[in-house]
Amino acid sequence: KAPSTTASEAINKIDFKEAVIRHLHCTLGTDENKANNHAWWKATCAAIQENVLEGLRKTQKTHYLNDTRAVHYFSAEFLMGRLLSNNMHNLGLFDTAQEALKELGVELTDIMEEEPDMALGNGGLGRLAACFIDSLATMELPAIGYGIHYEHGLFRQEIKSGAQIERPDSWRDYGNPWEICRPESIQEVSLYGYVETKYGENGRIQKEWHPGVTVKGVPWDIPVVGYEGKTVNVLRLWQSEASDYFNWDVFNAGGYVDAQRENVHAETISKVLYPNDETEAGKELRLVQQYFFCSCSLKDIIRRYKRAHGDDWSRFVEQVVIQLNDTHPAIAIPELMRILVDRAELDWDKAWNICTQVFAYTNHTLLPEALEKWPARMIEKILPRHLEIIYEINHRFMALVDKKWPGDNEKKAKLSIIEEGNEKMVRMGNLSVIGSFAVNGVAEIHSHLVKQNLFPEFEALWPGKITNVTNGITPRRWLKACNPALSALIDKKIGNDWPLDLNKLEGLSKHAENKTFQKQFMQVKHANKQRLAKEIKHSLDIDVDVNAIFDVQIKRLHEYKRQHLNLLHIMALYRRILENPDYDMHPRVFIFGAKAAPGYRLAKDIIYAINMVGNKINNDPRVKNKIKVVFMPNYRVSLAEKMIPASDVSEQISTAGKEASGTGNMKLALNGALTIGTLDGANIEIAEEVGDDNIFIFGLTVDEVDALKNDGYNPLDYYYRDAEIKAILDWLETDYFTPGQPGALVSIKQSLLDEGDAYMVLADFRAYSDAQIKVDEAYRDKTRWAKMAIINTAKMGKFTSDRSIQDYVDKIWKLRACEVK
Ligand code: 26M
Repeated sequence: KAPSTTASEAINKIDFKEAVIRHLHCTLGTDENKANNHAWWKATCAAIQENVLEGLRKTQKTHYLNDTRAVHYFSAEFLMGRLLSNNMHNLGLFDTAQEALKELGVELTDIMEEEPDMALGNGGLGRLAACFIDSLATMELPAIGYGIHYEHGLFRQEIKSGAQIERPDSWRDYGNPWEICRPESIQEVSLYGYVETKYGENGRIQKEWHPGVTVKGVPWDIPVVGYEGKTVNVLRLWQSEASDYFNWDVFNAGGYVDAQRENVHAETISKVLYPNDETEAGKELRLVQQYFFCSCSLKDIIRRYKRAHGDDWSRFVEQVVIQLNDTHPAIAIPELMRILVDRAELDWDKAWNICTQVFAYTNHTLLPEALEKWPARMIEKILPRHLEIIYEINHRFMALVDKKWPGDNEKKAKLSIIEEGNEKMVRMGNLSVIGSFAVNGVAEIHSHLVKQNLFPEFEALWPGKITNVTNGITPRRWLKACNPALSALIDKKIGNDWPLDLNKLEGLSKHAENKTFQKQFMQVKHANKQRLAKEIKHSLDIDVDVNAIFDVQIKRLHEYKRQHLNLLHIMALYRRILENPDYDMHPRVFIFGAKAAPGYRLAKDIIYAINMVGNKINNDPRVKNKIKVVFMPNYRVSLAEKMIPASDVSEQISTAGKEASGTGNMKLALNGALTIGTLDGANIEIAEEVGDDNIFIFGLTVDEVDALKNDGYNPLDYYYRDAEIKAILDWLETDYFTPGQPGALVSIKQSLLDEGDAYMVLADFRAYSDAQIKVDEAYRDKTRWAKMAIINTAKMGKFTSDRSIQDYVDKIWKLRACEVK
């Protein structure tokens, strides 16, 4: 009989066991007999980290010796999730570790559950940043992620009596085994104060900012391991601390204790992640956070550049490209100008030339309420010199606009960084376009709309500057690590190099009609569903039928994403069953995961409604278990990794034109779920890849949405003309789902009827319901469904984040890979 492991693996296993035990003893001060799962987890991380750090040292040395050009990914959010499983897979040590631990009597999958998620992000934008740095390391590209070391990540969600409660997330309470503090690279950041105008000896006007406060930025490095472990890049996150020495200029000059000093305590800056996905709250501390991490990061970049090139700025743009993840880091543009003009004493044009060759900007949204604007007065108070610089940038830009469109004040008003009005506002989107050499949207349709609707005047002024880079996801985390059974099946069928070349999955297509393969594929799905069913039973005490369709909608809660369209359809099915006990449908489990921004009333009402309607349906014997509704609390990366492999149906039902791309759509399709979706964001490109027969597309298109809006959309038309819609909405007004509390769910009805149904839920309802009937029919045909599911997995090659990164490299970054030996 052949040995189960090769000689080198056996040695690795022994070494690994030895390392884990050593860390139990020497790092954690415990031993094999006393250690609990948490201690085993930490010791395992420490053993893995030894390998990670060796790769990090080699990578940093190689990049330094080759003086490489690098991309600097500036993002207020990095939604990393857990790192142990990912690092083990990328180092090729997963099986070794699993076997080693087994021999020590420890189950790896159990101890992996000890790791808290690094939830330093809200949703799609933050997770995209995490996928991108995985791809950058995998593709051996010199890159560094820059962000904020939040003490508290996105809130933990609890559900009490159906309603969302927010609890603080404390991911570092028991220490983080991956991060390394780098006190040698601390930076100082200034805030508040005033600007003094001086006249230099040559008559040149000099501006000197006398800050009111300085704070320290302490960098924490998280190693980012590429697949196969060659390149290890870093994610550098800044933590704020009180400065050792204070800038007392304001005090001395004014003779009074400036009120602002009380406003922001240094340690508060990196305390907590703002949970406002897709809305701009305009809070002062948020702007301070943005400036804090941008200033630290720029100074860090410049320090590194100067180490190699001294005071010669001429090669800066060859070495440095900075990608702005939305406008959250846009303040980096005037900050770099300040450093170049005020500190390095470059003249304005030279400085501006550098700036506009260094920055590139990614737009992630068209929603007007999500476009960042800051009151000029607020910027003036926190960053007085930066406001002057913004005005100067704008002044010169307006002169350029006047050259192109002489005397056209309407154009100027639209293009200006400053929005005039009751309160002057600084438009961060306009600043970002003007200060960058490239702008991109995140899916074809989205980029098209960025050009056509959001920035048409910029498109006319600078044709070609706005481009598209369709989003992607890392297949290492979102298939290999989260779905080991499917990965093993795929390996067996087409070989194991697909994680590096996802187009290889196309090789599965030719087996899509093979009965044996179909059976194996669906057996994996079934086993994943069993695991999720257990989790549902464990956390919510709801019994779900594993033979039912697992229909999943997982994403932040927002009206434009239309979780309430899904809910209205569930109510329609329920009503049909009550009216006709023989109503013919395949049993279905509707599974939701969603956090609502704490201040978003209607979003919280929708969560409450899902839970109350679900509770009623789940406990109504007349339903005979044909429908179950499950709201999984505290949706997060690690929960997504359990839900996605177990999904049959992927709900991607945003109003056309509102979802910039979506990335959950890609993760679910990759794991063999079929999409029911609108022609929005990347759904369109998914449909192109899988073909119309393998996706359920419904609803208004972008053009039809616009046309209906222009004709004067009236939701009441749908309410009165569709008896089912009327019955469901009226049902929400009763106390049927909320006994003793009539009207508890009425805000949903109001938003749809009285407040105009801005996201056209009623207009799309019937088309959605019809599409769901098609889903039901398709699922009943086992062979057809298996074939469709396989084709979905097979056709997802385009959506690897490696392809997205290659697009950025080719179109924007002009980077070269650097091999690390
Ligand atoms: C704003 C103000 C204050 C605090 C936080 C915010 C804020 C944070 C995150 C606003 C928006 C944020 O993220 C937006 C986002 O996640 N957009 C999504 O980006 C994905 C990646 O490109 C796309 O796939 C999604 O379609 C898009 O909604």
